[in-house]
Amino acid sequence: MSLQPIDPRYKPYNGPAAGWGALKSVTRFWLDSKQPFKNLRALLKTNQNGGFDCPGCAWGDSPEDGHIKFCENGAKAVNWEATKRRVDASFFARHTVSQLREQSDYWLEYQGRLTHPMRYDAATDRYLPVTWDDAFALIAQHLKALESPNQAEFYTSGRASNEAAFLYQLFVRAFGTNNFPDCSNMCHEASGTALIQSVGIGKGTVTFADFEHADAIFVLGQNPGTNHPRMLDPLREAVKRGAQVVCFNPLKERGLERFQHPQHALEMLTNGSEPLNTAFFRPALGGDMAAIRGIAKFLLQWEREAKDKGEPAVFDHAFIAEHTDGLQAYLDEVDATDWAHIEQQSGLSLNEIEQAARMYRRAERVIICWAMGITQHHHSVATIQEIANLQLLRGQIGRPGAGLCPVRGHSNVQGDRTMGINDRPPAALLDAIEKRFGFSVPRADGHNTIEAINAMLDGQAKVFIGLGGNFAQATPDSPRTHQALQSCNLTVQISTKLNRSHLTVGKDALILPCLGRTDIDRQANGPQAVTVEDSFSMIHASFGQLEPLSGSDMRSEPAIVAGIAKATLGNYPVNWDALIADYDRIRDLIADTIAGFQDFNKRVAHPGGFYLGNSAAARTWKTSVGRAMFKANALPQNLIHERIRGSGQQPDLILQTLRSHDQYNTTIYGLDDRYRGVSGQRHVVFANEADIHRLGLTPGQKVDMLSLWDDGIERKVEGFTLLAFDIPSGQAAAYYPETNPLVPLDSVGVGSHTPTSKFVAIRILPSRGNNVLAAG
Ligand SMILES: Nc1nc2c(c(=O)[nH]1)N[C@H]1C(S)=C(S)[C@@H](COP(=O)(O)OP(=O)(O)OC[C@H]3O[C@@H](n4cnc5c(=O)[nH]c(N)nc54)[C@H](O)[C@@H]3O)O[C@H]1N2
Ligand SMILES: Nc1nc2c(c(=O)[nH]1)N[C@H]1C(S)=C(S)[C@@H](COP(=O)(O)OP(=O)(O)OC[C@H]3O[C@@H](n4cnc5c(=O)[nH]c(N)nc54)[C@H](O)[C@@H]3O)O[C@H]1N2
Ligand SMILES: [Mo]
Repeated sequence: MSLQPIDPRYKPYNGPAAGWGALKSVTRFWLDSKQPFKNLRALLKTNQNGGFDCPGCAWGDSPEDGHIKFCENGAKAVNWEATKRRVDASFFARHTVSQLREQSDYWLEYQGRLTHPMRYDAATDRYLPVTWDDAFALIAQHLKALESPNQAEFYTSGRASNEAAFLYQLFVRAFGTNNFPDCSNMCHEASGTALIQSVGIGKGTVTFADFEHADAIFVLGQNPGTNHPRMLDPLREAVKRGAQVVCFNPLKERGLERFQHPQHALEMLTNGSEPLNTAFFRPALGGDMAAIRGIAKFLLQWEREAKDKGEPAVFDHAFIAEHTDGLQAYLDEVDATDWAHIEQQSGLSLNEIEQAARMYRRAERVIICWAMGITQHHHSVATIQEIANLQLLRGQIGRPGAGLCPVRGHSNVQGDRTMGINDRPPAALLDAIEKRFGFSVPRADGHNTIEAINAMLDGQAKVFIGLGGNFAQATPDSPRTHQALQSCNLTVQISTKLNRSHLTVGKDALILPCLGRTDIDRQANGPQAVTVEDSFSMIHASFGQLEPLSGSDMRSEPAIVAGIAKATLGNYPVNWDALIADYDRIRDLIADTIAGFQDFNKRVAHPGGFYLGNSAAARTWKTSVGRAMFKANALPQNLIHERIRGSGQQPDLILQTLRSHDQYNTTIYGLDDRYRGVSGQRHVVFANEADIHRLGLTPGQKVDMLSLWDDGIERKVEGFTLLAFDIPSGQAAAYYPETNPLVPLDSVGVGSHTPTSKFVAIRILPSRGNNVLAAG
């Protein structure tokens, strides 16, 4: 079945990914930013030495080549941040918070940059201007009034720089808690958890250069055409030199199918495109672990056949003997997994799995990449360990052109964790902080995102501080999350743009406007650079380029954190003002405490930055046994959660919640999803046409969705247009964050606590007053 134009506003996209369509889209955003020429200058500085790090995704660049590196969605991110529009005191004087709550997420952010600190006034239901000193004093007063430091939650989103994140964790630990919920808890937490156990480090083992040497690149559960456009470059180069690109995705994402490079004029002119992928497999949602297990089972079968025939081995026995542990238990588990289970759970035929296994085996050097299609499931940790198991069988970790590549989301989400934004901090980090700063650090685990929401709901947590992000919209089970924030005594949002979290206020609430990546950050000793870490563990500096909209009333993230810290703790355990005067001083403290950062200031001055190193890539295994571990996990018996099955409910479809082409997480740039052929709307749900008819529904019809869980709470979203789409049967897809009310708070990954945003069991019903749109 192919794309079906049903709704008049829904037209299939036939062009290749990137190319002319991308340029058209960028130009529109450009002109709309109200300062197109300034932004052009800024864009030319993106990811250049002496420029700023793109505030978009965490994909890295080759440190050597000096080419201009930007992509359509990076351009949108820059323009969105570098707008001239202001959300200032007069804006808040015009709108009550209740009125603002009626507006869409798109409208809220579109109003412009936050430029003045504001405090919520419940009597008038408005935000009123407040001075920075009064804002800091209010926070200190609330924090000091708590019975325990564990009654405060300190959220971080992944745009915070290393310097801001380091100061934040230092302040919070000196205050006395490890309550660090962060966006990573909803993102790649499963990757970190799984890989620490398997290979001793929770990060990817490859660097940019490895992509140039790979014979096969597997891309699982990821949509790089939209979310990591610069990744299409190495994929395209790989195909050109004859390497295989093997995709596992239930949706035939356009960026993975065909691709044009907008910076290669010739290809744009001929409007041609080359096939990118050499194979495309479309698993069931949550079926990847079974698919990988199937590949491993074929390898095992071929290994035995080769042995019988005296042919060269399929496994890398030398590597296994020298570097790994647990092979036999794992192979027993592979033998115990039956083919029928693999086939049924993966949603793929044995022929398809065999084809994937052959491609895998044929390649001497394999990189496996993955993102949210893998990490946002109940059994994500086990799935990622299965990916690691497969790579270990053939020694595909720690040599050029091979390895593990969790492709990170936010531009500095990996760096924030390195800096100690961690609710379950490793002892070595805490020891180092204790030794350097001489206070006794809290040792108990803190709250992750889900635990923080529960603590606020229970009244145990009373203060919420968000260093960036949009907690109210990014988290699952929206009505409950909103209630959690609203039951706090104080909510504080350190932000660049207005979003729903600012309107989901505690009894007291503050908006603290901060500088973004593109803004010039001037402090006592002059303009400051910050640093970030990309998906390949490259650390580099970022210099803001644009004059801030309000030099005196907006502050940098490090300065805001220091202001809160000083008001709360005084000059303890450091002189906060002195650190802010010159961020080199913060980096010196990082060098003293965080492993791998010795001589930080000197090394980061090197063009392109420096490589932090990766123990697994060096074949040093920091696991409990000092070796890489095969992890023998059983396939889930059933992907539908037992709490649903136990209550006797049957889903109509399994829903994944994903990103459109015109959004950055909860930031909505526009209402189009070009590659999927949707324009002017976001309240849509994609389903297979046969399923639509099976359920007695009609394409184009308005539907409501209810999710299944066993706690008696009704979770519902209404008025979505049902679109017949090329999607495997039994599945549905709809955009996040609109569908977050459907994700039950306690439907989370085992060991990762990540909401199962890619596997929501739903019922789907005609909306009341339902109207069928005419076919277009
Ligand atoms: N422009 C832009 N860039 C971004 C972002 C953005 O919102 N906009 N967000 C940033 C962030 S924080 C992140 S984490 C990344 C997210 O990057 P992605 O992970 O690419 O984001 P999603 O849109 O969630 O896409 C998930 C993909 O996985 C597929 N999928 C879903 N379930 C399954 C499954 O069970 N198995 C398999 N094999 N595939 C599945 C979906 O069809 C979809 O193609 O992007 C980052 N970059
Ligand atoms: N259903 C569902 N839910 C999901 C996901 C999903 O796929 N499905 N994905 C999850 C993932 S992968 C992630 S990472 C989270 C994202 O969760 P968050 O990181 O919390 O959300 P964002 O939408 O990225 O945050 C946007 C806001 O950040 C602020 N901001 C932007 N730039 C800056 C800056 O430089 N500094 C500061 N201080 N603030 C800034 C702006 O005010 C903006 O409104 O959402 C998760 N939620
Ligand atoms: Mo993410």
